[in-house]
Amino acid sequence: MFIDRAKIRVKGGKGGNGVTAFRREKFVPRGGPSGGDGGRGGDVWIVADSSLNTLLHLRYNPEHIAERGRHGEGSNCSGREGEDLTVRVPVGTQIFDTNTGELLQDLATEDARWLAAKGGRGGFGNSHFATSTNRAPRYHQSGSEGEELELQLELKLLADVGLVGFPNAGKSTFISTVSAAKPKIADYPFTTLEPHLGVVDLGDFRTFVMADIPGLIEGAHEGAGLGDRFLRHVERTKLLLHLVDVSSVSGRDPVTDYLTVNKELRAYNEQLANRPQIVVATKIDALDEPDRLEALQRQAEKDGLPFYAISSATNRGTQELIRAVSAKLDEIKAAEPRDDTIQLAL
Ligand SMILES: Nc1nc2c(ncn2[C@@H]2O[C@H](COP(=O)(O)OP(=O)(O)OP(=O)(O)O)[C@@H](O)[C@H]2O)c(=O)[nH]1
Ligand SMILES: [Mg+2]
Repeated sequence: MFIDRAKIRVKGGKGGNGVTAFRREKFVPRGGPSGGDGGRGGDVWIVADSSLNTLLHLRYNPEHIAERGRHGEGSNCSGREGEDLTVRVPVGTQIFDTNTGELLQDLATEDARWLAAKGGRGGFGNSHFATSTNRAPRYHQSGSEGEELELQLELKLLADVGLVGFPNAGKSTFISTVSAAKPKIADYPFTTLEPHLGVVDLGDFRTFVMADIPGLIEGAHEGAGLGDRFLRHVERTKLLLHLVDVSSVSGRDPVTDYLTVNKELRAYNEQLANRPQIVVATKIDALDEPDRLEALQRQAEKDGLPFYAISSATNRGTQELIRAVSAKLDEIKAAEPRDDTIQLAL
């Protein structure tokens, strides 16, 4: 099961208490204070792990408390520190404060780590408090509590390209022909119930990542069909491929489908609707009335968008499309400010 939201509670380990103790040695009549300090409590870290792709494991395991520090002991022995605790999440997980809704961290790269809750300080033992006027203090300090936070985790997959379109438009079939992803494909709407990523290999060690998400229908922004919540997984893409079934058997009007999906994108997020988009007519092997394709092409031209026509069944046009996607990605990346310039600007 794919789960892209989870609420967790993290708490640093409590610090160990200091202790009050005195040296007792033969022939030393008044041994001084010797109470050791308590150990620091463990920290809770959240770490991005590329082998995970869902937050499901945290749904059933929402409490994460690091180990407490041990108490100090006599003979000036400090207590052992508590072990740190690591919570693993998929790459692309964003961490929000549940109470304020503030974005605290975005774990967008592999192995990115974030200190979620610090462990408590260990308390001082009595030897710590000895002074020239009080050589035998009879007090020590307790360890402090670890930090505690309620966090909302939200996974937003990271992909270069997002596939959008009506259910049955052929999104999953397309990703399965151009990548190793093998999502379920079937001749009924809402076959895809969760997002999938596929890596498209262009040769020369060049790849890009494509995301296949469930289809959208009219009213998705109000919850129709599977709703529009999966659109968050294409929010971070650079380019959208808008797949439209133009085949004669679909019984749908391609231009209407195209306009409906764009309307839903806009209702979800204006920025996403303005993302670079390529319009792709699908299933052209099953097209008997060319005017269905031409009408869509005219609409794309009117909107100033590039237009391609493919058949995943016969592979017609798919390689041309992939090359166009790759060129468009290069163009978009070249136009982006480079990371170091961003840093200078800050
Ligand atoms: N003739 C033909 N049929 C296709 C082509 N591509 C997909 N199909 C068929 O169209 C149907 C839907 O394909 P999917 O890839 O599951 O469509 P989808 O867009 O992922 O659908 P949802 O997951 O429901 O949103 C399946 O029966 C496919 O076999 C194509 O190029 N030609
Ligand atoms: Mg699908």
